[in-house]
Amino acid sequence: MVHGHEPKRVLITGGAGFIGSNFLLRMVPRYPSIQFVNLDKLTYAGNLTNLRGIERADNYMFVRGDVADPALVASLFSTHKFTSVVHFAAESHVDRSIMAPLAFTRSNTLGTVTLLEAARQVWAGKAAGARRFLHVSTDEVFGSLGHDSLFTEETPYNPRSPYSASKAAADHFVRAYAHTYKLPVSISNCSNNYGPYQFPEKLIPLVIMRAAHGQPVPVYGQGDNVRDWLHVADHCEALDLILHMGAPGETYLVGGSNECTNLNLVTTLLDLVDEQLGHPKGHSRSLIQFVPDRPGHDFRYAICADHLRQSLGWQPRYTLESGLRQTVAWYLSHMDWLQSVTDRSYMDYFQSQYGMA
Ligand code: NAD
Ligand code: TDX
Repeated sequence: MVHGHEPKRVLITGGAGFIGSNFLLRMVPRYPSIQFVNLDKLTYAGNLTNLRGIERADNYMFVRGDVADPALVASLFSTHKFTSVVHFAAESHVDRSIMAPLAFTRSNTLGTVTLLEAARQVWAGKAAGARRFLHVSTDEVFGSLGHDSLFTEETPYNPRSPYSASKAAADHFVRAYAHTYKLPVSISNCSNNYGPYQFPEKLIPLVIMRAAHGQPVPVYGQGDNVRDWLHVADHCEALDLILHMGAPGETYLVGGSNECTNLNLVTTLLDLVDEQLGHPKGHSRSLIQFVPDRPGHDFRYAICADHLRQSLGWQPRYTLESGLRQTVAWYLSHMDWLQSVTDRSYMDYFQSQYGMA
């Protein structure tokens, strides 16, 4: 069943990151009568240059700050009278969560509860259809699959990394607020995203950047772990549908049915880089370097998105092939962007993580 929500003033959190900036770049021009306020702490993963295309738009403003700061969040709710929240802000990299988990509990869990609490105070007594809190979560909360079966909305939670545990805790709080205080929430759990503006600690931009420079490409373990990849544009379209038409209290799984082992994905990317840079076929495959596995590495994620497809009519536009081709072309023509986000501290992190320069 389709439910209407008409957003008027929307708080976007984490809008300077990968998915948040792709979302704003699409939504700000699409909905000129909606006011968007982007609250972002600008961690290493946040980058305002992603938003150049909309930074001067009349219906967009940026606020630098922490979602876990209750005074700031309360004052933004009071000033802007938000009708809607789309909550992206999070520490998002699994490897960093293994090295330093506390930042993840603060931003991902406490930050989410801080936003929920502000919404509860200000939205009390308002009709459910007039307000919406869309919490952007991940399929990693469900844990790891074997070779068969798919995650569905009914899959029990089984988070296994500090990152996924912090996101699972946040999801539980969102549902607790829906149940206890009747807060009108929606939750989306999406599979691995890829596309423009992804910080190059994540597998796909990392491989493209390093291959373009002829540097070794780290593959964890034997590269046989499986991820279900979705182009970020298709994720953003799903979020737009869920925000406007999702049922209050409902969860939607988002995924493109594009399963691939890491080794196959890396090989495809290296071949695309070679093709687009005019190198001989297979030239970059020798860059693959198998490195020790991620501790507790989840074996397989895979999504059944039937509920989203059937109830809201969502369909991804990209195949994995067309999406990877577009993404490789984007990064190869935005090497200056990659350069600008990978500062010295990132290179030190990379060195300590993989022992590679
Ligand atoms: P990202 O790391 O690229 O961006 C996160 C953004 O949040 C950054 O701009 C950062 O500055 C900001 N931020 C971090 N902590 C903050 C805080 N305490 N207060 C305010 N801002 C803060 O992440 P992403 O890949 O764009 O992911 C966005 C959301 O989508 C996350 O909630 C993530 O869990 C979820 N998600 C990501 C994927 C994926 O494949 N990337 C898949 C499913 C779900
Ligand atoms: O150098 C690498 N080598 C490698 O083999 C890196 C960075 C990763 N990997 C492997 C680990 C994973 O199996 O590739 C796969 C993808 O790794 P990431 O890009 O780090 O993504 P993942 O750990 O799967 O989590 C991502 O998807 C779900 C996002 O980072 C999360 O924010 C999102 O919730």
